[in-house]
Amino acid sequence: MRKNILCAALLGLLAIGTMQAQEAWFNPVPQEYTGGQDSIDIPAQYCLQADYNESLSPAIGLLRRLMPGEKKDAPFRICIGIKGDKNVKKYARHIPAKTEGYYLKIDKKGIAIAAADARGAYYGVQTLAQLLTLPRLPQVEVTDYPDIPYRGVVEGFYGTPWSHEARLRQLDFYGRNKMNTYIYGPKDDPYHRTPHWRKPYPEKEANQLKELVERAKENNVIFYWAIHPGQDIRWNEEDRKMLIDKFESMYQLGVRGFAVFFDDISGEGTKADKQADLLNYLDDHFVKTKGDVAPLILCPTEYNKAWTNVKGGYLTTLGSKLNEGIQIMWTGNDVVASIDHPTFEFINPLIKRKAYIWWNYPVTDYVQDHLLMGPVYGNATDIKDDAIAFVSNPMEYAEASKIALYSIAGYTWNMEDYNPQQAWEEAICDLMPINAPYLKTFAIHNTDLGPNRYDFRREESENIRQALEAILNSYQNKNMPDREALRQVEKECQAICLASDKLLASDENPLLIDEIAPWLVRFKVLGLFGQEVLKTLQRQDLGQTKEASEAYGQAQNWHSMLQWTDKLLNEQAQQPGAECGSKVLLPTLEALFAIAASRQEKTE
Ligand code: 14T
Repeated sequence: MRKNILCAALLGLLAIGTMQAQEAWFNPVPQEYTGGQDSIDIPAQYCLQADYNESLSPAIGLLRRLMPGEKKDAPFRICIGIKGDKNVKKYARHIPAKTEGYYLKIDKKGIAIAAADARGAYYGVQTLAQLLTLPRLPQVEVTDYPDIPYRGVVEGFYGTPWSHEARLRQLDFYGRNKMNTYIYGPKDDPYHRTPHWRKPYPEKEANQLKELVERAKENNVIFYWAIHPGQDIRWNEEDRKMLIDKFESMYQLGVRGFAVFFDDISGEGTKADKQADLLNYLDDHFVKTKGDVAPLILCPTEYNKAWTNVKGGYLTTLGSKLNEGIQIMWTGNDVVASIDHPTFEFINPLIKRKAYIWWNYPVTDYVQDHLLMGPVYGNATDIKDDAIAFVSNPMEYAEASKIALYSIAGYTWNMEDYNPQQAWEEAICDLMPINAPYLKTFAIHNTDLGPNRYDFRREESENIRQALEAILNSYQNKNMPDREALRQVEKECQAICLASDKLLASDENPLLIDEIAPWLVRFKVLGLFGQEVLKTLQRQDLGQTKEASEAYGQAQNWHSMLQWTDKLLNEQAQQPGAECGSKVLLPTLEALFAIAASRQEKTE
C-alpha cells in the first residue's frame, strides 16, 4: 500500500517555495499512513509525557535531541508509551499487535507515539525524525511494523574488517533505518576465529567493542558477537569451557547476543551432532541462565542449497537436535543468490524452523576489483512469513555499502512497498546530499560483479546501454551512427569525468571517498578514454584526417593509462585493479576503439 504521505505535504510546501524537496522521505516506507494534507508548525515548546523506564531511554533520548524545547506545562503535548502505559491508554486500540509495531499520531494538540514495545516506540520517534526534516509537520496517522523480525547486517566478509569509526557510523545508520541487528563476525579478526578465538580481546580492542555495544544500545540495535571456532575445535570439555569463558568475557563488555559460525571449514568441526550438542549446551548453560541474552544464532557448514547433501543428513540432524529457540542461517540456493519462496520451501522443513537469511550482497570479497553500488533488486516480496531474519553481508567498504544497506532496510521492513530504484536514489542523497548527482553518475557504472563463480550478475550502465549498443551496431555495420545516441554517450563521458573530479575534491563524506578513491581515479580515465574514442570516430566520419589522428593519439594515451591503473590501483593479491563500467561501458568503448584503430590504419 504505497501512498505517498509526503507528496501532499511537499506539494503544499513547494507552492510556498521554501522546501528542499529531496530531504523529505521515509525509509523504510511505513505500512500504513493517512492524512498529511494539513500541517502544523514544528512546536518550539512541548510537554513530554512518558514513562521514564530504562527500556524507553533510547526513544526519549532521541526525541530530546530532535526537539530541544521540552517544557513542563507547555500546551503542545508529546506522549510516548508502550501498550499498558497510562500515557497512551487512549491510543491502545491503535497499537499494532506486532513486535516493534507503533502508532504515531500528529495533530494540532500534540504528538502521540504508542507502541507495542520499546523498540517500536523508538521507531515511532525515528519516523517523527524523518517528518521533522520538513519545514512543517504534516498531520498524520502512521500504523507501522516490520515484515521481518530481525533485520540488519552481518559483518562476515574476508578482508580488512571495518574500522571502529566506520562501525559507530553504521550503528547510527541502522537505528535511523529501523534495522535491529548487527552481527560482528569479520573473518579477518583473529579473536573471532582460529587462531585466537579462545583468547580474550586485548585491552584496546575490548574497549572499542564495549563502545560499539553501547552505541548499538542507543540505536536499539542488538549487538551480536559471533565466534568461529570450527577449524580447530576439539569436541571436549576443555574447549566447551573455553567457549563459555569467551562468551562470558564478551558478556562483561555488554554483549547480549551471540552467534556461532561453522562456515568454510573442513574436518572434525563440521559434524552436525557435535555442533548441535555444543549449541544446546551454550543455550542451556549460558543464554538461558543469563536471561537477558537474545536467541543464539548458528551458521551451519552446509549453509546453502548447492552445498547441501540432503541424504548426508547434516541439516536434518541440526533441525531435529537443536533447541527450539536457536536460529539457523542460510544464504539461499547458492553462496550468493536471490532469495525467493522456493528457497524456504527447501530449507525450512529441513531445519524445522524459519531460516535466518544471511544474504551475501553487497559483499565483494570474491570480486575484489568491483564495487556494488547499484539498486538492490531480485529478492521476492512474498517471503515475509518465511524468514525469521534477513541480514546483509556487506563490502569491506562500510560507507559505500550503505547504498545497499539502506535499500535492504526498506525491503525487510515493508516488502510490498519497497521500490528498488527509489530506494537507490534516496540512499545516494542520504550518503552525500550535496554531491548526490555525481555519486549517482558513479554508482550507475559500478553495479555489476563481473564474471564470478556464483554467476550472480547485475545490470549496469542502464542509462546509456541502448545508446552504446546502437552506436556500436552502426559502426560494425558501417552505417552512420545515430546522432542522438552519440550525443548522449559523449555527455555521459563528460559527466563521468566531472563526477570523478567533484567527488575526489569533496569533503562531504571523507570516509566514503577514501574507500572508493581507486575507482574514482579509474572512472576519470575511463571518461577521458570514451571522449577521445568518440571524437576519433566522428572526425573519421567527417574525413578530417588530421583531427582524427590527434584524437586517436589521445585515445591511445588514455588506453595505456587504463592498463596502468589496472596494475596500480587497489593493489592486492587476488583480484587487483579497480573495475568501473566493466559490463557495458568499457567493453563497448574498447570495441569502438578497435574499430577506430582499424579505420586509422587504412588512412595512414
Ligand atoms: F557463512 C556463510 F554464510 C558465508 O557466506 N560465508 C562466507 C563469507 O564469509 C563470505 O563473505 C561469503 C562471500 O564470499 O561467502 C562465504 O565464503 C566463502 C564461500 C565460498 F564459496 C569462502 C570460500 C568459498 F569457496
